[in-house]
Amino acid sequence: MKNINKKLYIIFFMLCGFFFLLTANSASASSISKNGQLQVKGSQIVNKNGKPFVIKGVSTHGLSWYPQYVQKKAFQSLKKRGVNTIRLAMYTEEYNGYCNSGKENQKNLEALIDKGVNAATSLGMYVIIDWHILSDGNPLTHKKEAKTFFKKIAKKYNGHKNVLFEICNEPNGGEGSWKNIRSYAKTIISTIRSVNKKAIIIVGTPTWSQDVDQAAANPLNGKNIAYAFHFYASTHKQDLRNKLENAVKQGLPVIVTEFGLSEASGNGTVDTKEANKWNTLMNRYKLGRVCWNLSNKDESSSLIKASCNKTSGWKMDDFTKAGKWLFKSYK
Ligand code: IDC
Repeated sequence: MKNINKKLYIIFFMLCGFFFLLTANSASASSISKNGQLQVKGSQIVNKNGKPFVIKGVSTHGLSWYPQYVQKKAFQSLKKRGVNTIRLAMYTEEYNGYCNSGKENQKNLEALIDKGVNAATSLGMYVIIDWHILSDGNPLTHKKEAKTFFKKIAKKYNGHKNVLFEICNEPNGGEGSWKNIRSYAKTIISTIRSVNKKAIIIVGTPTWSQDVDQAAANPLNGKNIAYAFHFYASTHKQDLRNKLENAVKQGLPVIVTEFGLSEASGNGTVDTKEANKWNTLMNRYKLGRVCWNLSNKDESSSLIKASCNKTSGWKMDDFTKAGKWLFKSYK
């Protein structure tokens, strides 16, 4: 009798272990194995079966500023909170930017991107590689560097079903016009397509990626091209929501590749009321969205409290007001 009991116990524990592994595995397989290569269909981002897929992302701060969060444990902690996409923001000019900090630093940044892509891939998450122009408002300024960079990484990540390319974060100023963006995008899209046929390419729009109306009026040719729209809830309100909604209604595929709850400065008041209104709109159109930013910098757009030095395994209380709102909305 005793022996039978013992055997039953062993079988029971083995079964528990088996089910644990099974669920742990299916959780880690997650988005990519289920959804595969994302595509653009009409105004919608869809999965490999043509079903709408909603990107729920978090953007790093500048890779040179906060490299410590680019690692698997950090991404895994985000995944547990409903995040399915990581955006790797690589500034071109600001603070050790890719285009003005020398070859050695370029290698460091590429290695960091590689670490980020591999971490996301092993977790079954999508990853957006973001050419983060900002003070260089005209994307044509660094067209040559962008061409070399995108050729290299498009080749490197060809066959990765989970990599998306964002080719110019936020064009702005007079030279960041749709005419210049279009011309830049044509070049970079054909550069990427010469080695990578399928990955979604996201094109920034004028006025810090707000003027999606201009892209809707004269979109680019080609498959799997989407357009970036950015907002900061404490600054941008109903008139900008109308602009977004009109463009989507016209059939423009839009991804909100960056948004914050703070003011456009990245700091100041966090407006959850306006953020809720933005959320309602994004949910209505199943728009992908990526929140700025994964760091503990002492500014209100950061998702982690300045007092918290953990780089993974965060508790709800480690998050700022913006962070708490975000992870509640993603769950
Ligand atoms: C901000 C960061 C801030 C950093 C600054 C550099 O939050 O810590 O010092 O960039 O200029 C954007 C940009 C994004 C900005 C963010 C907030 O894409 O780079 O980050 N923002 O200002 N567009 C609208 C807001």
